[in-house]
Amino acid sequence: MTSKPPVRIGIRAPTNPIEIPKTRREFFKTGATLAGGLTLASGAVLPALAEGGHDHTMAAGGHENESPMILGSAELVQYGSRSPFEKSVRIPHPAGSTASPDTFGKMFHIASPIGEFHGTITPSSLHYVATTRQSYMPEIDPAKHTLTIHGVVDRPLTWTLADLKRFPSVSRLHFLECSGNRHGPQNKNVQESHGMTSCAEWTGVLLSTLIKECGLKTSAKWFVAEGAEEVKGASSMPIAKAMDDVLVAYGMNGEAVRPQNGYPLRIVVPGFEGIFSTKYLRRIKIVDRYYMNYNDYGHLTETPTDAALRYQIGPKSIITRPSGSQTLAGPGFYEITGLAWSGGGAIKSVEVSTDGGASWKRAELKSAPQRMAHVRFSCPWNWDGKATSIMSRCTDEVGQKQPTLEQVAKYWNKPYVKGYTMPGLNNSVMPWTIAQDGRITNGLL
Ligand SMILES: Nc1nc2c(c(=O)[nH]1)N[C@H]1C(S)=C(S)[C@@H](COP(=O)(O)O)O[C@H]1N2
Ligand SMILES: [Mo]
Repeated sequence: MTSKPPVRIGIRAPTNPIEIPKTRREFFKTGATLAGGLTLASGAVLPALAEGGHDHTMAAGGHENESPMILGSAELVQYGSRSPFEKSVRIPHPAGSTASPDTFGKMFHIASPIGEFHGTITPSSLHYVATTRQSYMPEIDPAKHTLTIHGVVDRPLTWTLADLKRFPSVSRLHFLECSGNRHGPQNKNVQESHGMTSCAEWTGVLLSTLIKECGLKTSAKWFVAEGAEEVKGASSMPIAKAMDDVLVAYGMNGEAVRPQNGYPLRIVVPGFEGIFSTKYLRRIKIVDRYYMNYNDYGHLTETPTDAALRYQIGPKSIITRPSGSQTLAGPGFYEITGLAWSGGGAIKSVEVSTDGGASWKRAELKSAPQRMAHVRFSCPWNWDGKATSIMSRCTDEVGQKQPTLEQVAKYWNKPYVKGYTMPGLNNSVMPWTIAQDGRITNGLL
């Protein structure tokens, strides 16, 4: 058809190859010492995790297959996409609600496949989404979009997006978590139980920088962030938070904020319940009293005490692997891994129990914990093949400890019943039950 040779993407041998073992089995045959001091005996079998019955066993047989070549299309060259072999997807939340975007009903919440990620950053295309606008979202032309800060300030000001990008910028890793992220006995896997949280690198201007341009009047006590839609896009927050670490973000994981996450502008309110991080941000009103908005009304339908406590998210951790719906292939070595985060600051430590909470071991944090960001933890584990349950708990830099379900039940003044789903954002310890045949199920059952 064409005289030009097709562009092919292939894998080349490195010019200066280093000695790498061909298979993991070979690696373990060397009796390598693992982090945590665990040494695998020569010829130790490395069992594999299987998801939903599929066999994901590593290629221990070592077939050196010649892979077929794929043609790099113009689309793949211009804007990459993942391998067609990668299947992780977001799902409706809560699980079991209608799957088609056209029939989601009033709520449109989608949960992130957090059991399948590596590291700490959630890919933008798999970030959780929360809105009350069904599958609709405003389509905003960034060239026409402006942000206005007004209210009890010396000078109300309006900026275009281009103006905002001229201010000194900051890039920070922050998690968002929806109050709908409450695990219960009905959840089959970690996506259903903990998928309403994600962590991205957000880039933008500190709100304090913009407010200083306007000049804050001393009567300023609260601020209201307003999005370009009539529901969920407005919340009252203390002015002290605005002057501390709130971000007016146009960047997400190195590119523009995705449409479902607030394109072209949103605020990110680190550590506060997700609802405060207004998407499609167009106005911020500085006010001298608490303003009742759609969001605040939702919070105050419970007691004012409860509502106030829901601003800052408590410390929470969850084992993402091995976790519900997976199957351990047999006794032997596994790396237990998961995520921990807190609205109170950076995570200080994570502990893991592999004996149903009887004893706890300090987990390794895989990167320097950032304030109000997910951090990945891990723990080496040699499963003896006996039925057990595994769980994690964390402590943040201000000393807050992740509570047990019993403690959360006590807080809500509910009699503790195993498996009871707590109201509000439940940050309690979540156990996974491991049966003798390796099947993993919800430990709250
Ligand atoms: N404008 C607007 N902002 C919004 C919402 C919304 O529906 N509209 N949902 C809120 C809720 S409930 C949450 S949990 C977070 C979710 O952010 P995300 O969809 O980017 O994950 O955005 C908040 N900001
Ligand atoms: Mo939310």
